[in-house]
Parts: sequence; C-alpha cells; structure tokens
Amino acid sequence: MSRLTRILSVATVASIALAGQAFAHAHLKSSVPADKAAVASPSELDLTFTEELNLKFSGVTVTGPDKKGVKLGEGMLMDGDKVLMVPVSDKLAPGSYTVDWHVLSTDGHKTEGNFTFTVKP
Ligand SMILES: [Cu+2]
Repeated sequence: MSRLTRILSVATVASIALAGQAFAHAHLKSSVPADKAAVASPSELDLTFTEELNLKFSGVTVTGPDKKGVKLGEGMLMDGDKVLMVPVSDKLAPGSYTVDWHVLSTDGHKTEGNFTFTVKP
C-alpha cells in the first residue's frame, strides 16, 4: 500500500466511523431491572435497545457483591429483535449488581455500556 493510499484509507475509515456515530446505533433505551433500581431477585434481565440486534454478537455479564459473576442462561431476542432477554439462573443475594452489556446492531455497529441495580434484602 502506498503512503497516499494508506492515508486515504485511514481517512475513509475515520469518516465512516464518524458518520456511523451520527446515525442510530443500538443504545440502551430501558431495562428491567431499571438502572439504579432496588428490586427483588430478578428471574431475568430485559434490555431494550433502540435498534435491532444480532444475538450472536450480543450479550451481558452480571457482577454481584464481592465481584462475583452471576450465572446467566442463554440470551434471546424478543419484540422485533430489539429486546435482549437473559435468564438469571440463581437467586441473587441482596447487594449491588452491575450489568455490563455489549451488542452488535444489525447495522453492523458495536456498542457497550453498563448499569447497576440493587437486590433488596
Ligand atoms: Cu449504528
């Protein structure tokens, strides 16, 4: 690759990345449990996104008190592929939990984020 070609391709990638940000990616619209909510031990997590998701490249991890990972079931998509539903296998002990999510939307963009909830005693 010549130097000029390389500069051009870097510029192209950069402009595509910037253009991508201007358009809709899959952003987390709402969740159950909601961000910062205090709830009873949930049997599932529902994450509603603004775009349709590609399940194969989307998932969540949940970290509980003492940084322990929470056992989750197989995620599935619902409601026009915009809702990622993940079963929670175990009953959760009271405490604070962090949900880290990463998704690939069908427009090919990856997004990630996190939210927290508390399980009431
Ligand atoms: Cu996008």
